[in-house]
Amino acid sequence: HEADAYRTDLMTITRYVLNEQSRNPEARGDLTILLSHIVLGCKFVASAVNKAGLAKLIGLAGETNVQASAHWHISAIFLLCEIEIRSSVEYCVCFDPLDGSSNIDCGVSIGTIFGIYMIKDKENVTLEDVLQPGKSMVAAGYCMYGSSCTLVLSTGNGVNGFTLDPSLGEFILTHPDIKIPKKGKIYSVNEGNAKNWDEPTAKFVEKCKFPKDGSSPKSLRYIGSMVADVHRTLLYGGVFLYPADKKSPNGKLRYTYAYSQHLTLLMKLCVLYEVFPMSFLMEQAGGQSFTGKERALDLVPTKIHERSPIFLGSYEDVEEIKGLYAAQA
Ligand code: AFP
Repeated sequence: HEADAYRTDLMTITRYVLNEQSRNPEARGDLTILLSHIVLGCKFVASAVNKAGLAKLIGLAGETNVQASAHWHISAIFLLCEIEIRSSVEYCVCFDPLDGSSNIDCGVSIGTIFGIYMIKDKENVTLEDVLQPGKSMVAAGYCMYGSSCTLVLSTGNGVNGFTLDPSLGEFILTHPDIKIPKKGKIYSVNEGNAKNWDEPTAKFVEKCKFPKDGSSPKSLRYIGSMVADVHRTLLYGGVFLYPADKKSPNGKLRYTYAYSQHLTLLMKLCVLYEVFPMSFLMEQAGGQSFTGKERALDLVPTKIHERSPIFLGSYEDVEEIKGLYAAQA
């Protein structure tokens, strides 16, 4: 409809974040500034990713290493934002600038993931500030660069999804108050690792394919880009799993990672990060996230580069996985 093209009551992400800020009378706006810079960083990456295929096609020298360039872009934005709020720095950000990058050459969805913590002692920022359990996060989100560019955000008050309107250059609220279905019809796992799975994981996947309770088998969907696999799980329901296996007892996915080198001094940035932000979003949307042993957000990282098995998604599906692990213990 023509009228829709000229709607003026759009909820932009900027307006949404400002509204959230006004709910807290003590908020000084630092988180708002930080989030708006993350949003800008994501727009930079979206535009770099859009050019990736083209750069390769026409063979632009130096333009093909999109991961490096996107990483640089988002790092630069974080740096800017760090400078801007240095006098009142309250937060540290952990992010994976371009997750699923092995998918980039074939044009499959990839994403940026971020999680935000409050700094304990503003005068003395240390590595400890990011070695906090996931449940201490104050906000988390991801941006998916796919057929559309979607940013999903939670500041601890539910989950909202925003889609980039390229003509406005603004993220518009398109998925308000996302709630994951209680149970889903999809499971998502790299089945190529099946020979090394532990028994509860193998049993769960077997049940997905050959349910004994008369229900229909679940469908398998696996993209290999966590942001895309988690995004689908959040909207359609089901489970995403990256379990432990004999080869990698801690799974593959990281929940904390090293500081980016050139930012170490200015700090507040911990790069690359998958498990915590996604677990935070899942819980905020009414789902669950489990490691095979405990609630994922209860994990306390002891070092950088830490990994964890992960089972996240619809409440009842994860409950079933928890039951299988409890039975084995
Ligand atoms: P890359 O960034 O190296 O492509 O890794 C992506 C990722 O960390 C995550 O996004 C996927 O869910 C997972 O790896 C896929 O791993 P497998 O290729 O082992 O299935």
